[in-house]
Amino acid sequence: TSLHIKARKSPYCGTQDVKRFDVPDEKVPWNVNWPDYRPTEYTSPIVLKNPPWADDPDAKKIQHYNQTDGKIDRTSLICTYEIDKETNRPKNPQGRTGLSGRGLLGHWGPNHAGDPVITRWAKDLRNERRKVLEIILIHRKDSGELALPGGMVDAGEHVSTAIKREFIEEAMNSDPSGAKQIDELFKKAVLIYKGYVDDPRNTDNSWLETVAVNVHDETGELTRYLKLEAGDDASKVTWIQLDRDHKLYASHEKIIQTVIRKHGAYEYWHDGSR
Ligand code: RP5
Ligand code: MG
Ligand code: MG
Repeated sequence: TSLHIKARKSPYCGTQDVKRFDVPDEKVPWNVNWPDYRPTEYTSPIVLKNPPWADDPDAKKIQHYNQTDGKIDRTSLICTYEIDKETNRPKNPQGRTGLSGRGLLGHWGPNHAGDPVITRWAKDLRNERRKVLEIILIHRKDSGELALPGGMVDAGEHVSTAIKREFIEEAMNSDPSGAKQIDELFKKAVLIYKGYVDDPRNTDNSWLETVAVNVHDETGELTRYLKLEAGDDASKVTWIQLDRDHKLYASHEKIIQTVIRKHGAYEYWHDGSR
């Protein structure tokens, strides 16, 4: 497990002036004693308004950490996480982030997401004789980065349902006629990654976890008539051949690299910089 990096960046995403307490690499793990650690306390006003997708602002009201709590899944895919005795706030299993509270996240503890990696073969635009994988990616409105068309799992929802729903929302602009085609396509889904996400929204007490699946269209037949249209938190959607200059959101590059390796496709990240 590598150290989270994006979860220590300042200013905190969506703000101009919320600066995280500086956490050097060696002090990320909680078991490194650090009496002078003073994380910045921040929970976005959006979350403090207590929308239906968010927990009570008072962490002491949460009684079912590490369990399914009514419809909310508070179990972690990573471990049984620790709870701070004084504040009753969960501790990020990947360590310190320099920020306490929930930031932009709704749940104390794990916030579950799902991500689809849809791939097919294409001719390498840089080298005609080479085959590469192209992937459906969106541009996120919040960060402008490229990202998988995934999203948060709703309360009571199965992650595989969330992945399909988010794909239809973000990559098909909620086209209802997409549902049948997507059901067919996702029969091919294979688990790729399950665990922590180095998301810029993470805090000491709230973090993202995802389940990522790969749907690989070997012949290109299944996706030939797929109509892509950006929706919801996506400003753009396209099939992309990645190269080293692309900037990807959260841990998405790592997830995509796993898929590329799995298919024995060309590993673009070994290229020299252009
Ligand atoms: C990432 O944030 C996950 O991998 C997933 O793609 C996404 C979920 O958040 P939203 O897209 O709903 O903002 O960490
Ligand atoms: Mg979404
Ligand atoms: Mg999303």
